[in-house]
Amino acid sequence: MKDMSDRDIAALDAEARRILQLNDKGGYTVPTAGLYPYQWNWDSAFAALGFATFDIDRAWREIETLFSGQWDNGMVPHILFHVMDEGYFPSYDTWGTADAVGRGACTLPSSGISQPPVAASLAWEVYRANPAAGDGRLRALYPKLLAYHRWIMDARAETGAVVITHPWEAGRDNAPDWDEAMAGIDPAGVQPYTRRDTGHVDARMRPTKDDYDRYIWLVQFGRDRKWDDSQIAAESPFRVADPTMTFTALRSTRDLALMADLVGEDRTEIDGWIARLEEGARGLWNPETRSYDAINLRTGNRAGSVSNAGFLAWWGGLRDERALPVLRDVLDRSTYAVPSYDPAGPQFDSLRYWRGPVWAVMNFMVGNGLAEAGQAELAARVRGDTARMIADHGFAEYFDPLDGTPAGGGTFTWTAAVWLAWAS
Ligand code: 9WN
Repeated sequence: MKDMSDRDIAALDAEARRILQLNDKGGYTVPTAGLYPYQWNWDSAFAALGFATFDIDRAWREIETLFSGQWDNGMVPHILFHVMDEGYFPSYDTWGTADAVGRGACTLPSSGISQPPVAASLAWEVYRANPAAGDGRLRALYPKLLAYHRWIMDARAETGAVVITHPWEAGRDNAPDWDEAMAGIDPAGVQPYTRRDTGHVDARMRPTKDDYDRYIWLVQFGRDRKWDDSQIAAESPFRVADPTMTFTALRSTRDLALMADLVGEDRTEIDGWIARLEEGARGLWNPETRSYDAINLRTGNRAGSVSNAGFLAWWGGLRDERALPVLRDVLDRSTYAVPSYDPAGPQFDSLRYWRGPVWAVMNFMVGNGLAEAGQAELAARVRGDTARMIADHGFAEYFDPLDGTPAGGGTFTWTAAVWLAWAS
């Protein structure tokens, strides 16, 4: 990075490696100790990307452990509860997935929803980091990735765009994108519960109690239906087509097609998914905000929110320059690219989680997507800001886009991984 000495970079590299090792629980990595004591789906894929820079075997093990929690129906859960821990809520018991209809023979305790499917794309990166070491492991993983994507298309892509059944599924828990859908839930009947997150970090940086009541209400809703995807699709008040899920699924499906070529499998089914997802992704374009945003399938309303997820369009492979002016405006309003929500928007809150702060993993995808779309200057800006933010403010979970205040958990796995694999 410009303006940093080799010594500074080497020290940050060493610290990033230390963080990955610190959070390594032996085959899987926790996002950060205390706040998140389990294996999370997309965090884990990013952990693999980080490990691939210094320990390729450990990188593959991370992805393999994640897929050891795959349900028989193909779903890869968002949390795998390897070792129970009182420090996180909701617990495995609250999820009640032991008798979920899609689980089948899988015995690893897990949640009942998934997360943005970045696994295929990041496994592809891990493979490309060392093809000789990865060939056999990629071949073994391929059918599992295929089953995961078949499940996404069957259970979540009825409009072409990929929907979420819970805000946690998008990985952007309290984003303004689902404010309307969340307001449509009456959380009456939610069982009493105790939050743990606010015992670890400042409550101003976390979702509100109103959000949590609805998060838990939705967990109860799924549990009462034994996590049956068709019943949930038919009956839940919350069903939102989401740019994070859609663009990451589109990108991963393209990477899956490259894998099919490599392993010598027919890719006709995958090509069909790409066409459907592309059409769905284009449907997320909002001509009023001139960016991509979420659609509440229960009302047909668009969120009208300018977010970092909308700027994943290029990562998804859409060749579309229409959103560039809005991206430039958003970057001009921030000290650090890319805020999770436009600082000029009415819901902006610089520290509250997905309503403003910058997340290194989103920057990785936005920046790489821009570079691939030929937007070298913008790509360099996103990458340079990410490096500066980490160098000046540490390996936090997320950051205030205006002054860089580190927020949420510290010594964070995916921030360290993005530093090692891209930003440094
Ligand atoms: C719920 C682990 C996860 C990330 C998500 C982030 C946050 C969990 C929580 O932490 O969500 O899944 O309890 O707040 O929003 O993107 O995967 O780092």
